[in-house]
Amino acid sequence: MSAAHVSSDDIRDQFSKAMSAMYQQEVPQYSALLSLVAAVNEEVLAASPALRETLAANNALERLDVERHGAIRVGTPEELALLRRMFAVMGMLPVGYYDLAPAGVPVHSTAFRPVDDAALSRNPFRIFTSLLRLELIEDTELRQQAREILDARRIVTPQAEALIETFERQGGLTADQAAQFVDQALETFRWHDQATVDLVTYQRLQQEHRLIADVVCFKGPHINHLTPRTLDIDEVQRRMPQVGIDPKAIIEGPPRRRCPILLRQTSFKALEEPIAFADAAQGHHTARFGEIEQRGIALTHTGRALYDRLLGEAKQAAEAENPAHQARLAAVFEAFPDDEATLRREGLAFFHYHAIPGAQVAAPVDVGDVERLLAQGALTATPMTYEDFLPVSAAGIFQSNLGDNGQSGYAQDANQQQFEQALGVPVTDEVALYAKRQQASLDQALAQLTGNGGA
Ligand code: OOG
Ligand code: NI
Repeated sequence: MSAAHVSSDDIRDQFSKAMSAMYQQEVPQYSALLSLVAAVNEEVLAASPALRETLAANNALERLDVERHGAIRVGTPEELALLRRMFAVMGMLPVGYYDLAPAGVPVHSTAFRPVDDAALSRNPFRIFTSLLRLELIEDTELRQQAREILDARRIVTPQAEALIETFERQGGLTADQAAQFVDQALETFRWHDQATVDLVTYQRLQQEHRLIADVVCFKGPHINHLTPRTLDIDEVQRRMPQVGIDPKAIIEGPPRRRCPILLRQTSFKALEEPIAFADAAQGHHTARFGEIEQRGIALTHTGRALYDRLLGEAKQAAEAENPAHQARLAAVFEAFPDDEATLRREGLAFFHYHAIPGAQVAAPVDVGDVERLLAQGALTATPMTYEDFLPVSAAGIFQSNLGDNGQSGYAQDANQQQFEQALGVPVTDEVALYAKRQQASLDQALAQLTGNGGA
């Protein structure tokens, strides 16, 4: 990138705002949800100066209002590879692999998102991106037809594609090019109330799996939800009906805790929308919905294994109603430490380390001294936010919008290698990324304390 170029962080910021504006127009309930989330966040911060301080210390306060994720679904490896190049313009790289097939959703997925501290605190916009696994359609004729329909569409405008090439060639975009890119990229994710197929084809694909019809029958991968981040998901869930929004029954993920971990999510049901089919028949399609999320601390492999085990235990006696479900989760999660010091000492979660300005210690300092330096008040540790997704929760979100004719589960194995081949690059391992950021913050803090670098 040269001085004449806009940073990818700026382009992502513009794009996420443009996407939000478009979705607010397309789905008015999303506007109502944004207002509700903003009101609740304001109340939480007013009631908890300590939380405000922690967020501020983590550079996380400014990002709260712009924070959201979206989700799309693509049909072919070529589409996935092209979108990977589009998201790269905005500093969004593929992180993590999620296999949804065991949960009866014929896709596998990644999240395109910024990866470094500065980019994340500027605007952490992420897009959960799923690739349809056409090979899971058993009817070979239908599979072939779906592939042909997908091959005939072009999901990125020629102007956007040219600008992606310009970005790759120049290593950046000028302000004018960036503005044009944002406009053109938005087109890929717009809703179309006209299907590209006739009603009978739609119905056959729908019968195979509703998600397959959603991916195959439209001009492009419409954004299917946008999700603001709340500081109190239980409160937003409780108030949703008051603003005319009908939430799904259960909040996915861990229970409410003093130290929130990972990610809690809930959504409102997809809208039934009128569609004109290619044979001029009229019909309906349900695809687009809204979601909210509350993010907590990122977990290490050890922490994640404990989370997965406890979630599995809680699910053995699944509760249909949210209060009973939450009570059961809370009981089972008593086994998960709920204070920052224990989460850190037991290596369950990731933290950012900072040197206290003015504190000095004698070099050399080794890792074993970290607890002592924290106790002495020379170092602080603040929770590192989980930036990714959870496959079990994602399956719950998918399913709440697929109605009752969902599959119970596909037998095929996860196939990360096949996904990466389609993508054109390997996905970044999310846990390795947190570990790297934690280590970098510790190295920098220790260097500051021992006078070996930095201000
Ligand atoms: C994606 C569902 C997953 C999440 O937040 O876990 C997701 C989809 O429905 O396409 O967005
Ligand atoms: Ni989502």
